[in-house]
Amino acid sequence: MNIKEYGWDEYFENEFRKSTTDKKSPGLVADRVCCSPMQPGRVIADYGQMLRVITDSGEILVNRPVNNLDMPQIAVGDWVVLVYSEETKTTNIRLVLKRKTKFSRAASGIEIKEQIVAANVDMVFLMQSLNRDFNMRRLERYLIAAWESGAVPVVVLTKADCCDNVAERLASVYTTAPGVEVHAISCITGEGLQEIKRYFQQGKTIALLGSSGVGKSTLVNTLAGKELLKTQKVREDDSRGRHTTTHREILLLLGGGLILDTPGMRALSLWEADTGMEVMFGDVEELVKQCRFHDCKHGNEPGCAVREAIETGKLELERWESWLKLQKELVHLEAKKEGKVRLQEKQWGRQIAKLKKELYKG
Ligand SMILES: Nc1nc2c(ncn2[C@@H]2O[C@H](COP(=O)(O)OP(=O)(O)OP(=O)(O)O)[C@@H](O)[C@H]2O)c(=O)[nH]1
Ligand SMILES: [Mg+2]
Ligand SMILES: [Zn+2]
Repeated sequence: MNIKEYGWDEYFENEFRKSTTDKKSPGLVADRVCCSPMQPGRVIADYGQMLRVITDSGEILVNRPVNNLDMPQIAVGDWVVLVYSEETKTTNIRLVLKRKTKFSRAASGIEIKEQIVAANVDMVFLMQSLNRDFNMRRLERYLIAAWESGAVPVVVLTKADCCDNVAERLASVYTTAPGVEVHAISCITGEGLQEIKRYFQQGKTIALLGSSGVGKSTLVNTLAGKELLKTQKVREDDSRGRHTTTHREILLLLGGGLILDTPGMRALSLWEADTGMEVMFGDVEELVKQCRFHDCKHGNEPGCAVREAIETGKLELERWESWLKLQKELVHLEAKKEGKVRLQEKQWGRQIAKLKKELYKG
């Protein structure tokens, strides 16, 4: 096995060298000195408690380490440092190498926390099917998260064989995402697949993202030329998928290049969006700044640049409404994040007070 095929390059080589010799990681330096074999590996599948990691000497299953200050959340695509323990006779993850890119969303559930969907991917295919799944506002969200991630987004519209207004749909994506490559494909007729294939290059990782049933795993199987992954028919009544794929996994394509299949996402709640919003809505943010009053509500105030732009057709009403909705969501998210930090500080305070009390008692 050669990990270069899996994306190992000079950048990670450097990070590996730095982290295993850095004085700030005395544990690791000690491990190196005292002889524990240390090797880099890439997380290629996530089974929850277990992770599959590829190394120069083959694949191994390792336990997911507990998240703490020294150990960030680990995601598929991460490059990690593995250490073999003579004592327990197991190989464990000791460190996560600094990522090049990270596609995140806010995890579902009550607790406000980040979920890393894919790490170190070079490109993301934002996939929607050209049937009833097609939704421009959803695509906007995916694009924001993609620009935030550092990976290059490409929009892939699937099931072109099921749609008779492909050109119209393509045109609407071009206006929503100027400068982003857009493709309509069909895994049944083969339409558009040649254009997609050219993105796959040795050592480069492409993640497939989108709702359940859009055909992510079907695309993997088609490109691989064999049934590597399970796929399943969408529901007849509403064309929704059945959440067939349950874990994230990277597969090496025969012609070179890596493809990361993911389970269909129900919703994409944004986690961070500064860069993404700037890229997608920079013009709207600029307009807002031009309103005469800094606290303009963009209703009946005189000198409202937003209203003027909508009236003259410079700004689409739908885009404005979309921006408003996203903005509201992001303000709410920030408040929740701040609330969480304050709660953590409070809990820390309580713990310290308790410790002090115990100390003085002794
Ligand atoms: N007509 C048509 N059907 C397709 C195409 N691509 C995929 N499908 C069908 O769509 C259904 C769902 O495909 P999957 O590949 O399982 O979808 P997925 O995105 O991996 O779904 P999850 O794993 O649930 O997220 C299957 O029945 C596929 O055969 C296509 O290009 N045209
Ligand atoms: Mg799937
Ligand atoms: Zn205004």
